[in-house]
Amino acid sequence: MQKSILILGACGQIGTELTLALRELYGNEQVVASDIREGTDSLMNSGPFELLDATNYEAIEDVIMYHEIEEVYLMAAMLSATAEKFPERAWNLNMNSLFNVLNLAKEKKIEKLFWPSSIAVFGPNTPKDNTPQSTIMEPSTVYGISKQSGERWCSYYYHKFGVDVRSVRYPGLISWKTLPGGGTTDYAIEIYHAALEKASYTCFLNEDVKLPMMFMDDAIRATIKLMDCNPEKISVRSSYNLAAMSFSPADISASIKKHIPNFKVSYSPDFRQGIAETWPSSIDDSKAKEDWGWESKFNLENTTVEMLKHLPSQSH
Ligand code: VAH
Repeated sequence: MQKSILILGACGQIGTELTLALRELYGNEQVVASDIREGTDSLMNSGPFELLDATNYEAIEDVIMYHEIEEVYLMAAMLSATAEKFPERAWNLNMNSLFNVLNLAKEKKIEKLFWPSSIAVFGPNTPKDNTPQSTIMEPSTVYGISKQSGERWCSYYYHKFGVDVRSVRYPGLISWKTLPGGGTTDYAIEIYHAALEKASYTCFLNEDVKLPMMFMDDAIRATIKLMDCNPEKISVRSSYNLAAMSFSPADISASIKKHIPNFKVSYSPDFRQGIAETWPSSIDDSKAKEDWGWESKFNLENTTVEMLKHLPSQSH
């Protein structure tokens, strides 16, 4: 029987690309996209769509029964910068949506579940370089606290109820198909748009803050690889560290200047600098490599080539 998949939060930065990749892999009609608002034309025109609020248990249950869904990817969340402005709304969305899908899986209405964590689970006293899979985690942001709690609940539902929930700690993700959604790492996408539009960018982080990053193609491939792997290989049921590259705003600016020599960048850090400083500089993802053969393909150079090739460029 063909797999049938539901994506919650399908119109977000990751959700959009994940939906398109899964439709490519399993067939358009097998992948139901859903969100609280409609998405890009390519998403809306390539397969079934449902307006759906991930905090509404009954509404999710109705869609799962109607479309005979077997697997759910919960991509709806409020990211780090926005969550600092609306803590209660962020907690409600990030946690109640997770409880809804964990409980549907516990009731055997979902066979397999993906839930994204983030390097935001780590905090100011976590070892910053090559951060281990298991280490001190005292996140100091609303978003990080919700991701740390979410990981604990995923592990609990797996061990207590046998729920097959799988998760990765995404670094900052860089994509050209969709705009970023209120994260601290959004600068790494905005900078490419600005370089092409006006050959200049004012960065909201300091030039030297190094953060773990990943090109979206790698993140989508890792997600699908983890969801496809034999469950016996999965030794981590909280969330896997995942890595590809680490760079600072100065590094990405230098990479862009190789292609746009007159590109000018200035730095004007805001509250997001305070968030970025609590996160690791680089991540040890050896567990994902050992357990399910993870291997990244994109570094900063080929990410810059991809971004500048695909983003609309204005003559400047
Ligand atoms: C954010 N893009 O900035 C997300 C991500 C590691 C960062 O979780 O909030």
